[in-house]
Amino acid sequence: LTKDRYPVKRGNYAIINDQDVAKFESILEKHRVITGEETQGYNIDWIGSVRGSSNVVLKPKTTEEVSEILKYCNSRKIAVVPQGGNTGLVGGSVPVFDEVVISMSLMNQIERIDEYSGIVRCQSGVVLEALEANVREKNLCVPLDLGAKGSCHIGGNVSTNAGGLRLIRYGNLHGSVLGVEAVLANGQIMNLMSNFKKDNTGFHLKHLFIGSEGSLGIVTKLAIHCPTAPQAVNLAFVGVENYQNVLDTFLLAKKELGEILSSVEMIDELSLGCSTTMCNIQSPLQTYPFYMIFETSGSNNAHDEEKLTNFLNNAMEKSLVADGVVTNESAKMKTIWEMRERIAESLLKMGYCFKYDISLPLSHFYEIVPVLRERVGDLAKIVCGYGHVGDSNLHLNVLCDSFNKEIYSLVEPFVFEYTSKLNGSVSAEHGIGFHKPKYLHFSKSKEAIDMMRQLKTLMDPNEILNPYKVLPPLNK
Ligand code: FAD
Ligand code: S2G
Ligand code: ZN
Repeated sequence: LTKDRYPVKRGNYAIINDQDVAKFESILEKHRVITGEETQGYNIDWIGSVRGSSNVVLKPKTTEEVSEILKYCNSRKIAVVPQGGNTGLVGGSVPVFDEVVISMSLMNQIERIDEYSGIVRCQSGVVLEALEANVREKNLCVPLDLGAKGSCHIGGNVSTNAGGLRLIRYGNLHGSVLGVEAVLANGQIMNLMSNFKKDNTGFHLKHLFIGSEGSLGIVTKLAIHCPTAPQAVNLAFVGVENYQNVLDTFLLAKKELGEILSSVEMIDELSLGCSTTMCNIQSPLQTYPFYMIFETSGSNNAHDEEKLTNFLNNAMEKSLVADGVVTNESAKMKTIWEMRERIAESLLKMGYCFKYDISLPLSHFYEIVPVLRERVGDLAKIVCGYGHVGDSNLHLNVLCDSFNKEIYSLVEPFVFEYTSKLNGSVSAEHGIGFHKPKYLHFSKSKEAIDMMRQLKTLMDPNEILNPYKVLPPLNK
């Protein structure tokens, strides 16, 4: 898989020997140095697009242990890959060759939840769903939600600057992450933690670790501002006849729901067909070319339900929406979210997926789907599109029986050239990882990439942190 799609040569990093393993066992307890068979699962990514051959997985529990490990690896020029929940979709979380995996899964302690300020301090290996459950006890919510919440770590979310289903309401992690503790390649611990929303003291270095995908340092702790949990959540699931109506319904929602709007998702007919069929879910609506989910989160159920129902009635009166349901019953809301959140796993069950996570201007948001469908013809089983229309972020998927070079050459670099012509982004929220360094130039200037490289050289001169990822190799 890896070599076919991404021809790449191993860098001149050290080959792990017994002394190295003994050293790691002296830093960690023996059982937290994993070798042999047990390392399998850490070597392959969620979509099965990259398989490494690492034979060493380390499981630190403290920042100091991470520092010791990196100091040693840096001195020996041993390449490492930080790994959170391994739900990343761009091949960034697994070894390409024999890099040592540093799994953050045991760094899962929540240090403090301050209910007054909403500021939560925790280690980076806390699973998103567990963090959400804990902060809810103090009537707070984590300012992001995504389908991988059961496995992904908050540290992985920060390292990929994950977007998710509620970015339209809570914004980007660059805004809600108030502090970061990270360990640099040489083992230096950078304490950039903060207990305040306001801290204008020099350069804001924390942002370097948000979205740099483990290539500038290993995130060990976070301080996150968690908003007050909504007292009332309502959902509308609607059927729409054409994309222009999707746009106009989105506009109406922003006007009529305003401050309580917390999510706007779009699903095309084929995408919904995948999740309802593969996960055996009964959609509450008949078939339409498009579906949309509108979620409201507020403090007064009667008020919100009335607003949402009025919005739906108006949208139908204006013939923007063909049909729709409104609910705040948790079982019904769960079904609606499952239809959206389980599309990815459904596609994966159906074959090999070329996945594109792109930002496009809303006026041209969907047309790439029929254009690509036409281009690949019956070489592909399904070409479908869904995603965070509220953030102009489309998830475009080309499903075929197995990886084949003919389809690959038809879709890449076509999708990225198309995106670039519209001044879109070749990676809206998933990051660059291993799949997209060669396409970075479609969305970033030469000067910007050169500056990224200067920062990389300053912070990781031996290039041991997550090699082969994010930045294109120099000779390209
Ligand atoms: P991993 O996959 O383990 O790692 C991701 C990257 O971060 C890698 O480069 C890794 O080296 C690095 N990394 C991980 N932890 C650290 C650390 N502590 N310090 C430094 N570097 C680190 N993404 C979205 O943005 N929005 C979505 O809506 C969304 N939905 C998804 C739905 C499903 C079903 C799945 C499978 C994935 C989805 N994703 C989504 C992608 C993925 O969940 C996110 O990228 C997530 O943030 C990855 O977190 P993780 O802990 O699994 O990180
Ligand atoms: C989502 C992840 C899944 C995919 O569901 O919002 O970010 O298929 C995506 O890309
Ligand atoms: Zn997404």
